[in-house]
Amino acid sequence: MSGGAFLPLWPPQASAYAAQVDWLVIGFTALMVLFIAPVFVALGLFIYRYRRGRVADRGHRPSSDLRIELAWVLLPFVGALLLFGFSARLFLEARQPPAGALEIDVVARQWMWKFQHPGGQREINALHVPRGRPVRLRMISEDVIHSLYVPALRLKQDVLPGRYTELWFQADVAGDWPGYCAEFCGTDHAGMLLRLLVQEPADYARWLDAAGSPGDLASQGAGLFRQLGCSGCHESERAPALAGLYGREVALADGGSVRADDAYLRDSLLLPAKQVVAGYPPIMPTYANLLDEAAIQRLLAYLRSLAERAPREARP
Ligand code: HEC
Ligand SMILES: [Cu+2]
Repeated sequence: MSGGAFLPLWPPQASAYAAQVDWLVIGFTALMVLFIAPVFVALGLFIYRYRRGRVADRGHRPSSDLRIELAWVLLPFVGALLLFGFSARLFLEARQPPAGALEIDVVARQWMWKFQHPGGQREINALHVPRGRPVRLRMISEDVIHSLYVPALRLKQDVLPGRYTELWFQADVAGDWPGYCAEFCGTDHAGMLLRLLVQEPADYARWLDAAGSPGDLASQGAGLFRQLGCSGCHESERAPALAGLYGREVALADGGSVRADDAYLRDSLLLPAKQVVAGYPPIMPTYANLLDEAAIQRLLAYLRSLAERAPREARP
């Protein structure tokens, strides 16, 4: 894929995915024009030809023609079906991040975007990513609903308070692409901008170095785990061990079960009484007033890293 516009005046595309989205839009537009234009052309012709007072043969009107009727039923049907298949493929692709994507945490708030790289590097209203590598954004809001929108990627995703949403993309064209908040979120909504800076992998590595290494998120989370007293319970018999938890099914005290994903871990910290693990008393205090989104991100990064270190460890 080359950079820039593929039609004059066409909005630039930063990824192969964006080019496909454009083909979808062009395909739909072409299909509509193909079937609406003949109707209006025929309408105009007949209005002119059979206008009042005009001498024209008004007898011998054909009452039906099977070929025409089949054509106007089948052709749009097949065309719409093909476009449906194409758009369903794009839709599914946008919702299935490939394994091994670069994971970046995003916190939106009135009125700024905060990004945090796996190595702990943070930036505000700008996001550096390497070209040609899948990037997965794990997003949450500290206040109202926002929406992350980068037109050059043809991707947009709401960012909600209290719930993680995801967006993944692979930028194929290096450049400085503008992004916006696409959900009205208050006075300075229109100023809630961001820049997606797509760099060659070597430049991205240099940028990471220059941004320093404040310690990766997981080890910052490990520090919090001690400071906040989590380890006092979770490294004793009083509470379940957390190694190997992430991604597994958890049996609950009410007989149900739940998969330990990001939403579950988050709820365990903020609403511990909501889902109580089978075999343990509901003694875990809520941390809702102690933790901001950045601290929650670090704790979750730590809990996820425990799963990588000790996958599928048997639980008592
Ligand atoms: C007073 C002891 C105590 C403290 C302090 C505590 N927890 Fe817990 N935690 C528990 C108990 C008991 C459970 C199991 C019962 C339940 O689900 O409420 C639990 C459940 C959990 C779960 C769900 C575990 C599973 O197996 O599904 C997570 C995750 C968790 N805690 C994380 C933390 C983190 C992170 C902290 C620190 C911010 C913390 N806990 C502090 C006692 C504690
Ligand atoms: Cu916003």
